[in-house]
Amino acid sequence: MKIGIVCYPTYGGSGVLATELGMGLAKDGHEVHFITTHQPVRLDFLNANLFFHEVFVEEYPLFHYQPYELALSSKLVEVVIKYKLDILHVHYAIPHAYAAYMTKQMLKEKGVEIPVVTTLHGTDITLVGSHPVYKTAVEFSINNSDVVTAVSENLKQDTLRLFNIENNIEVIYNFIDFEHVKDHEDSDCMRSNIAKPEERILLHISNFRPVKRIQDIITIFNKVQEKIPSKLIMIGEGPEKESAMRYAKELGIKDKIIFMGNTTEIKKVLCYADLFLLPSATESFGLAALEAMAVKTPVISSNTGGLPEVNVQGVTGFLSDVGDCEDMAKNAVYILEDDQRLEQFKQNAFENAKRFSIDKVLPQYERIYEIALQRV
Ligand code: GMT
Repeated sequence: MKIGIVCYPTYGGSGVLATELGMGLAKDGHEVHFITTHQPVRLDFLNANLFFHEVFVEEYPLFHYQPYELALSSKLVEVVIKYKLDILHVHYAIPHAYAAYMTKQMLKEKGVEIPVVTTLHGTDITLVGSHPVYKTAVEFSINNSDVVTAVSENLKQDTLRLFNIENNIEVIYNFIDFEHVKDHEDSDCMRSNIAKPEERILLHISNFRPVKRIQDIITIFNKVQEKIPSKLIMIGEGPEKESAMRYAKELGIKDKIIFMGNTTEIKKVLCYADLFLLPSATESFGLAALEAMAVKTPVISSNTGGLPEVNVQGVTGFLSDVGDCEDMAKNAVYILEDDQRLEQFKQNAFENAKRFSIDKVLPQYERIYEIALQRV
């Protein structure tokens, strides 16, 4: 098939998943075209099956907000026609599902029919999409997609609760390409640069938005480091980073926390980690937690959203109520204080991650594409 993929090309989970999917489909012999504002950060190779088309959003002083949807849908029309694409798969409803709908209408006028698959990722529904300023358009674009998927059962239920949905929503879980993580143990893991041999390493990766409850991470780590010699690595950039740094300083633990910023070298960092922290206020899936599990890192998370579908209580880690830092710290210490127990949790995390292997998930998307093709 010739598949067009639209996503935010950033470090966010939806962009990462879309990129991994595109690369997997290309490996499987499909022709995949990324139509995005920049080359997606995880798109580290282009091959005969893999293309990137830049959406250029012209800056014009009259516009307070640049019309991204218009630039995107114009580019989509151009690429669909030029490369004779069979299907468009858009990730993150806002505004991608809306732009795809407009693309479809414009193409119809030119005698071209193309089905649209929309994958809902989380904040496009829970935090942003259901806001009254967007809700009508988001609901319309979900109902007018040929196939809609959600990355967890919980996100599906949230979507049905928050919108008036006439379409069926298929749950297709996020996945891991173990080919991309298998060499993490051999990567030049310079753990000794980060921590002493007797120290445990805790890790958090996110976009540092309020929904990630960054302050909770510092609070949990503060309690853990009182009991167990440890370091905390914080990866990512975002609005809560400065206040987290200030809070760490106030607590007198700033020397034990390393803020690394954004990095494409996640594999190298994951090789250090003993425990992943994800105490989010809401999380449709928690792809970062799955990526941690895939390299044998247990997870301490909140029990919100789709996290219980990924993190298994007492097996791959522990889940606590949102904001219950006391419980999260207690569970973290329980995992970290005993070498054998830590090893068992690491192994469990790895085994559980296999449930979400790309080999299981890719065929589900291929099946969805076949269904979508029959709907035009
Ligand atoms: O977590 C974020 O804020 C980024 C966001 C995104 O759209 O990139 O992540 C969402 O999609 C990921 C991939 O499907 C999920 O793993 C995340 O759980 C989800 N984030 C939230 O629901 C808060």
